[in-house]
Amino acid sequence: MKDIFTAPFVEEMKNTTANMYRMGWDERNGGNISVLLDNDEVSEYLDLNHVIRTIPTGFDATALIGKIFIVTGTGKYFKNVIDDPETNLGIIRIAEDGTTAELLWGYKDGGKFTSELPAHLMSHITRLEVNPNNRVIMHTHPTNLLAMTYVHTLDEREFTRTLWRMCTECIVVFPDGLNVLPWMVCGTNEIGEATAEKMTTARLVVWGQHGIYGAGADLDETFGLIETAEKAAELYLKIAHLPRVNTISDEQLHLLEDHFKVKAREGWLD
Ligand code: 2HA
Ligand code: ZN
Repeated sequence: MKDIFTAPFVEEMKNTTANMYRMGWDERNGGNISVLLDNDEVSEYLDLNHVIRTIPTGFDATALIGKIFIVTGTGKYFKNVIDDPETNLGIIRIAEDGTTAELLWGYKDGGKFTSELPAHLMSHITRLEVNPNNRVIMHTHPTNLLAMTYVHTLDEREFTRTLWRMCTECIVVFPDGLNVLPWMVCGTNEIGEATAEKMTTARLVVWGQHGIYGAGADLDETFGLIETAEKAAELYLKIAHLPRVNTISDEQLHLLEDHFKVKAREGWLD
């Protein structure tokens, strides 16, 4: 059996959480990440017949029975993952009943997965239907995107169009745009269902006055997706109060579509 502390999926979680903390997005216990793992790869590091303990999830994830995820722990700080992954992360498998998580590794201090597990697993189910290669759901509190939800309409077409105009490459990175949820109580099945529903048409879902969810094939791609939207929000906040002399027009956005062979969300460009 190989040493789990050298597993690429543990290394990537350590590096990604450290990087996100450094970006200032994940204060205290803010943010959470789940990554769908390959069972064969995990079996090189862990005995899949050895369940440390079982933890009820409180919702039905039948579509994910037998699937294994590495997930950040509830109440845990991204800042601390790099030094103590076994306490701050856990590897869970969705049990045969669809409503129980089997702990295979981690949460060493008796802890459990993030309180946002419903939003994560429901979003995994939705994104896997859209893209079988989706592996990552990432939630974080990027400063400028969050600030923007206080001063910009939450209409998702308008929100997206504002960001597409802030940096030339935005429309190339997220042609599907951002969907937006109004403020809701976090950590509930309701916000989980609403988030997953929004994930059918976009890989980015903003939570008004809270943060953002991103989905992608790997941690790098998902981080980059959120990073690009966050950069655009930062530009917006720098210029929103100043007279606008220049912009990127819809005509120019169409030229980017043609050149980079991407298709903007239907009806979101004039
Ligand atoms: O895990 O970010 O939304 C802390 C949060 C909850
Ligand atoms: Zn949050």
